[in-house]
Amino acid sequence: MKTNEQNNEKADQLKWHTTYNENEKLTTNQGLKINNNQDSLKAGERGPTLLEDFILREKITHFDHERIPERVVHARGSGAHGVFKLTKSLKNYTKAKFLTEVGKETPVFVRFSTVAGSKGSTDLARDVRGFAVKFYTEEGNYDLVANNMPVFFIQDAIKFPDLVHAVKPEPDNEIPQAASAHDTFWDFISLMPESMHMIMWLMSDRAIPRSLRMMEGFGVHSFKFINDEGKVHFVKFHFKPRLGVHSVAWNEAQTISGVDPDFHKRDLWEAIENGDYPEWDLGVQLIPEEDEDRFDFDLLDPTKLVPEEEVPVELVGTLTLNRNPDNFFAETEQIAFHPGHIVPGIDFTNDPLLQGRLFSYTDTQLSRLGSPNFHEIPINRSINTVHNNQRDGHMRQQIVKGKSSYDPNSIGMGCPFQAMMSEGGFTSHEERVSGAKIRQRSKSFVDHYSQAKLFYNSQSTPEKIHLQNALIFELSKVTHPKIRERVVGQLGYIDMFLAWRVAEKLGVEVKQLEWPNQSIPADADPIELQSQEREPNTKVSDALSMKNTVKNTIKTRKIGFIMANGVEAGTIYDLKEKLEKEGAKTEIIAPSLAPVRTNDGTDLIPKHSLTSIRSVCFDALYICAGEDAVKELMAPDNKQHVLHFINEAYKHCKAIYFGENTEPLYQSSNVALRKHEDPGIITWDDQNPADKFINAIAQHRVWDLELERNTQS
Ligand code: HDE
Repeated sequence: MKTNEQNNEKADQLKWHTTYNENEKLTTNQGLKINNNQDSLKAGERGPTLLEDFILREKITHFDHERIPERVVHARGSGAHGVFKLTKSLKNYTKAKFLTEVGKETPVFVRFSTVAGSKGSTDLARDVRGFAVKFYTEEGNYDLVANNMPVFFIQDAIKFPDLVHAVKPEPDNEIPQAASAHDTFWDFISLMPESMHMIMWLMSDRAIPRSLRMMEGFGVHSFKFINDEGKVHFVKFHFKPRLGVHSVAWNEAQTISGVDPDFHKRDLWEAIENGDYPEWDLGVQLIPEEDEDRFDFDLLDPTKLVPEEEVPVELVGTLTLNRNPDNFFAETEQIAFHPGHIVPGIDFTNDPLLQGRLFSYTDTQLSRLGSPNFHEIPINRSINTVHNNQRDGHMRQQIVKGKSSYDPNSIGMGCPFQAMMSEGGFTSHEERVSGAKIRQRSKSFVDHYSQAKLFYNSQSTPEKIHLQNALIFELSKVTHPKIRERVVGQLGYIDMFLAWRVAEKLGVEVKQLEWPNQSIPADADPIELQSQEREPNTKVSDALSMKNTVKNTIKTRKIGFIMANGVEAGTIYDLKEKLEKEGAKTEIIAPSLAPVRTNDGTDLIPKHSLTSIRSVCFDALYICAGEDAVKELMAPDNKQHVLHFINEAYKHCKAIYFGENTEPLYQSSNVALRKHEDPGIITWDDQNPADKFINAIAQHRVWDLELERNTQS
């Protein structure tokens, strides 16, 4: 029986709905014990099946209906239970109880997702990742439905169906799956300059995370905090991973998609099963209401971030994921998020993207989950009991006693009562709103390039090169030269070298575009608008570059030990112990899955054979010491595979440690061609090789030497 390690109100509630089949008899859905689940009821051994066979009919009928529509976006996801612990009170800013009492623990369920692909698509698609958190608070569910990028493609919800239609597979042939590298996406983008900031994020390595555990989360919109006195602050939410923000190389992502399309799902699941609970700090940027206009952008514009240099992120709590779901469908698939699920002390802003989302999420659950009673599905239930006069509908679970289902009533003695504010009754924050009914965009939303510049200029050189290459890859798949040309024209507003480099590879010219597009207010003077294309107040922000992320830990990193018979046991045990002490995981790769006999006579059990896995599934490689082992690895049948491992890891800038006697392998590999010191390569004659190896793994990759490593390979 799987034990439920969590002990909180949500976990207790879920236990009531959890069934264990161990030692139980098979039954129908009516509880009738089944005696034969192998044969249907027939008229004679070789005769036709009888309609009377209710057991067969029930089983097949249920099966026929066991699929529900996948999410229209964010279809592919992985989820986990966890807890949010407050470390700093936000009482001065919000009355939300889960954010005011230091030490308070709130149960959560988090679902990560890719956006464009179908439920069965690969994890490593170049894409935005969803980062949706449901806090089961004592005041009701609060959903922070976030992404791993802090801005969005569009400014107004009315463009969302267009954006999604453009990125999804094309309507005539349903190609391509889980990819933005195609005509319709870039056609749309080329005509939407407001998307350029998000395009910088999407073409950066943020779109191909090393792990869901190593990516940030952002609420994107500005929300409002309201405290007990009714004072308002704008707030931007951030989740910062304790393991740092890391990515894989695009070339590697493509290989992982073939070798292990469930790479992120598996990684999250295994980390939690191993007790390596993923952790994030929750951070907030707080802006007093009266400072709303102090920025060179509009706080309501979701294509803009608030630079951390202008408003620092205050860390206020820790999000820890500590339990895998028991059942993917019941929990991860059926969970229903909604940015409109808020609690007292938190409110919306007039961000026109957020406003549209407030409609969309309940609406989509109706078609996906099939009934307005989706809040009764166990994973969606709030931990406090629901009392209201809503009733009936498909699959109603709650049995509400009493005669009255209306308000006001006297028959039910007026129950359930409205709650006063002092009792936690929600009231929308009072805001004076006036204006002509108008279908237009604010002029304060018109600057589309300055933060795209800020992002691009904040990247390190390797990150810039990756971003350029991503654009070249994606746009090379675009068949219409005019679309390629238009995108390059947009890039010219961000950085001329970027535009030029991409244009050169696409065989188009960089043409300055006439001021593009549809989002211009009807009464605007294009010349005046063009002059608004400006430099951002903050020119460079360290927080935007992954180069500046956490690089002092190798926790949960996976190290492949390549070995064969005769391998030197002592050094393996030593290194394994040192790596594991630092929290890393080691896995053995050998010529076959047969036990490997070490030089001290013990047997080690390989997890992989040289042909069943690729270097892309590891963070670093150790080529194990031992003369006999090296001889076996150098045998023609094995050599090509070992060298492929080494050369591929080398190309992807990973740390590689060559043990004693492995010189023949070293010399045959591309590593021998290196001309300079490379902190990622550790060899038999290094002093303190284990420490050097650990330090190199913590750096994640030697991206700075990528060009050198690749030109020599
Ligand atoms: Fe969503 N989005 N979205 N979105 N979104 C959905 O809701 C929508 C947006 C986000 O793991 C859908 O239940 C509109 C921004 C996440 O279950 C749908 C607009 C951000 C998830 C929907 C946006 C998000 C969704 C599809 C523009 C980052 C996955 C299934 C107006 C802040 C949640 C569903 C999960 C899912 C609509 C834009 C994040 C159709 C109309 C911006 C993480 O309701």
